[in-house]
Amino acid sequence: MRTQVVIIGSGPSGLLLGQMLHLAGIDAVILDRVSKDYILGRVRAGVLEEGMVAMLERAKAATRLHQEGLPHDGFSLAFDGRDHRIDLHHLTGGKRVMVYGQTEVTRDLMEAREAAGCQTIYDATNVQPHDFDGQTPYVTYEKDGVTHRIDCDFIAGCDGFHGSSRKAVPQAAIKEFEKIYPFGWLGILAEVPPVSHELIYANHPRGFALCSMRSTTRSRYYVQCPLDDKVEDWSDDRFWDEIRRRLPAHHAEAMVTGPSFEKSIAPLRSFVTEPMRFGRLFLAGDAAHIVPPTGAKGLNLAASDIFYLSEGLIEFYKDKSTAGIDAYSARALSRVWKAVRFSWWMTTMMHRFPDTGDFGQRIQEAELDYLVGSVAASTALAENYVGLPY
Ligand code: RFL
Ligand code: PHB
Repeated sequence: MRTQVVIIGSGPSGLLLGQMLHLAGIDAVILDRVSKDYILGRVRAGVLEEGMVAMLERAKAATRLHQEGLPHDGFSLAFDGRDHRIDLHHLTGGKRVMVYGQTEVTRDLMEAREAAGCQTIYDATNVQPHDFDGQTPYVTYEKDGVTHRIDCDFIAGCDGFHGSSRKAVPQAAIKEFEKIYPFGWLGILAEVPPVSHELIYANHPRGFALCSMRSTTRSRYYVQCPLDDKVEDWSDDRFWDEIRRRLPAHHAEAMVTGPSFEKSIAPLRSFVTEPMRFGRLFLAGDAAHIVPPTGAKGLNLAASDIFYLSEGLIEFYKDKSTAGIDAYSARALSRVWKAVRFSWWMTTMMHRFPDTGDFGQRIQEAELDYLVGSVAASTALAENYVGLPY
């Protein structure tokens, strides 16, 4: 088989790239190691920057997002028994974020791809990129016991942190930067109305907590937990007791509880790969970088990578110019590092670390107090939270 671009990974990065290329008349095949249902069963991010919403509009996959997404003009920072609203809209001159689950973004992009008749091969195992340092790259994979080969012009590695694309790059050609945090997030989904109509990020001596949502009837809540905790250790009752203890009293009292229907623990890490291009192989999204979820940036970085990469590839095919693909890595990394910095800063300010102690707790509270009391500091937070320009 031959196509112009092989995209490895059918997550948000791969699907968005596939859609942008299709709309520009460029053929791409997407390969994923798992099934469509498995991908749609994953619960992940929930906050979309305006830049990502604009990308989904350009990808013609934003109809349901505009019907069902919840525009948010602000969020709360809770600490020391109080909470303070960060007015994103006012502080950024009219910007806001959209609360809409990654699962729904993925579903919308899959539907757009199916409607366009583009090819996705699910359950493709042992996917391997080859010869990307030359002019004639190809990808091999196995399906139903048979090995297949797809020849192409370019390979896009959109296969997440554990994918095979990054691993195919020779060690000497890649530099990896990593920071692992000494805690995880225990997250639940429950069919209960959110405690507040906006998100609440809480700093508490017992650890961080986040109240988010997927709709006006479905809540997504998280608490910081030790990395070695098991989901089985956390009954629903234990979760509800813990999150209420970490919130200001008026929220704790107002919180509606109920059975959870999803519960999982995610580790937190910051990770960046430099560069993001190796000959005719490009890395995008989680394949190239990971941020802790505190700043809600992981999914949004996938969209900005695809903005730069799709522009570069479209320029290559339309104008016979390599300027865009040559600039891809530097353009993407410049924005990635700013989001890595912001996510690290939010994580550091909001979580209890092993060495935080009473002194560290007071320093965090002083920083939060300064942040909510200073227009300059609140503006810097808001500008980063709504997303830096592409
Ligand atoms: P994805 O979504 O991981 O998609 C990668 C796709 O590649 C497939 N794949 C392979 N296919 C073929 N061959 C292989 N060898 C392959 N290996 C993997 C996978 O099956 C998958 O379909 O990466 P993408 O598209 O770059 O999208 C990035 C976002 O998913 C990610 O940044 C965010 O979800 C990160 N993230 C969160 N971000 C937030 O902003 N807020 C959150 O609350 C949040 N929660 C999370 C998260 C990521 C998690 N992961 C990766 C474990 C919670 C979790 C559990
Ligand atoms: C979510 O709704 O899952 C969510 C929201 C904001 C974050 C992280 C996760 O910072």
